[in-house]
Amino acid sequence: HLIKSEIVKLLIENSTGYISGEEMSRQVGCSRAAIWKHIEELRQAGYEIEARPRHGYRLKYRPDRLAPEEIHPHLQTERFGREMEYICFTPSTQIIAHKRAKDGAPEGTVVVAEEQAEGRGRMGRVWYSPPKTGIWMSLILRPPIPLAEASHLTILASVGVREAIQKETGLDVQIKWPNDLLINGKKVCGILTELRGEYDQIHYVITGIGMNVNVSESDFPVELRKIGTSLAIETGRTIHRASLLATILKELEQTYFIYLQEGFSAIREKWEQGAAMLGKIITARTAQGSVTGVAERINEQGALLIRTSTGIVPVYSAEIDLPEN
Ligand code: BTX
Repeated sequence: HLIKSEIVKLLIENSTGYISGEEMSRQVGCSRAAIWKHIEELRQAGYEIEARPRHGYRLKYRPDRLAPEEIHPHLQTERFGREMEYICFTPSTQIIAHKRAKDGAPEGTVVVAEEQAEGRGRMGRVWYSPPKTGIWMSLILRPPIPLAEASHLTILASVGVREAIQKETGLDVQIKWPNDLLINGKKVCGILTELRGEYDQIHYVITGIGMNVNVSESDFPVELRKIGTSLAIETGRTIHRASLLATILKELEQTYFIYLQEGFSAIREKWEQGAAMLGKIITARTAQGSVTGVAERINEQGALLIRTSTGIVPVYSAEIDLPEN
């Protein structure tokens, strides 16, 4: 798909005028016949490319797909998204990413789908993933950290994704511990961290990210309308998913590199700036019962510290009830 990416990039750069087949074949380094074949395939995929004799090609319409050739022209990363698998329809990108990771896929490999039939949430819950309106992706990581610190990865992913949404849309995004991003109190993105490891060693981590981008209010099933939102609902405009995905990968990579170089405390500070709940009275529902108190901060393990009448309680896994507004 690299040749195709180059062709799309040239078409985008020259979309105010024409670019000749000869010029493209020179820049891409393949024959004119190969260029023509790729142009045909792009047309099949929904691109409108005008061909004018003696002038060349001009891009008239670019579909909003998450295919690698759409993302690559925007990609500014070293590793994240450099290997990418694009699927139209799948039960879950997590399942595919687990297979690829077991087969040795390099760190930074991304699996992305236009639609999921059984998107996974935590604890057997389902993540609603309608066609062509979201970013449903799984990222393979191979962090050199002990198993006990795996929760750092959910936290750093929420910091990176928050940064990306804010940069692309200007919206104010709040992080709800442990794995949700909210806009105006509604869920716009969920993060799922799954891993394989043994003897305190992590083999690999799959970071699943589900983001409602161009989902409209009527697209949401009734039961999600009150709790879910999308970037299009909040901004009132359609968002170009491919460039958003490139920004997400850039911010995630940056956050991940900072984490590996400087450690968790650098990430924790950024997390605290975006946390929806710090200083508020919350209720954490855990497997062992409910804890109510003031959310103070997160500790070195990524656990949420809650100040109760009897002292500070660390919570490692829970559902959080936030106070109204
Ligand atoms: P979670 O268990 O924290 O959240 C799941 C809950 O969120 C559901 O029970 C429902 O109430 C609500 N919900 C479901 N779908 C949506 C939606 N589209 N928008 C807002 N709220 C919703 C969060 O789990 C982690 C989700 C990760 C999803 C990604 S998508 C790519 C990757 N592949 C995969 O199968 N899962 C991950």
